[in-house]
Amino acid sequence: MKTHVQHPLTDFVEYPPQQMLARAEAFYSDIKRRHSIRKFSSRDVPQSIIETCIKAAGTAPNGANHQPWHFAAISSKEVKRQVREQAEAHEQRFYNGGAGEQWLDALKPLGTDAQKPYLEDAPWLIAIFSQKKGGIEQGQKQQNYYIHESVGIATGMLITALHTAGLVTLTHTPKPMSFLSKICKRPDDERPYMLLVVGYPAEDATVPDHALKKKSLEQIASFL
Ligand code: IYR
Repeated sequence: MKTHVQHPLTDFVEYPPQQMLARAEAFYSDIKRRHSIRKFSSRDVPQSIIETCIKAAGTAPNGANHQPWHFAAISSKEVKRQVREQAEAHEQRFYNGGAGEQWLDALKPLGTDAQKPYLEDAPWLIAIFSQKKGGIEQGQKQQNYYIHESVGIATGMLITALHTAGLVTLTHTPKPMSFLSKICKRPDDERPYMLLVVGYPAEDATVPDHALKKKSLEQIASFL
């Protein structure tokens, strides 16, 4: 059997350069409004929106197209309560010295602490898992490749999709995160990658001044 069947590219859309620039500028001014939010409203968000954003994330480029990710979308109040309880216990140790002085100093401008009420307030938590083994077909146990890169890109696309849909997010990485595997009933060959908090901002949500300082193009890019 031929294993390298190719299809003509039929869905590429070309824009004139001027329109390309206008589109790039429009995207930039929209994505500039993405902020990590730590105060969430408890307003519900329909599951269909979350599903569509996860489908968008699932189109991310990845190693050998094994798509080495799993998204556990949590809206159950009881499961969110368990996540908060465990995350806060770990964060307590982290902020009480576990992180080390240097790390805690770096976090000071963000004003974060061990209290994570948003883990219960927000309508959705999305626990993202990376898969060491898998393959393109369900149930395969082949080696996966570029796992961190793949899951990182998919996570970025998920954040972008959720922002574009009109929601706010927080990337949360309690340390260690292994409790998420248990709560989400994920298998041993998957690792928790990140917890995304998703919903509407609370009316008194804020953005730390520190987070608004973005490096200039000159600082982040070179053109050769
Ligand atoms: N996970 C902790 C600490 C934390 C770490 C980094 I690096 C941040 O950019 C923000 C927070 C917490 O969520 O509080």
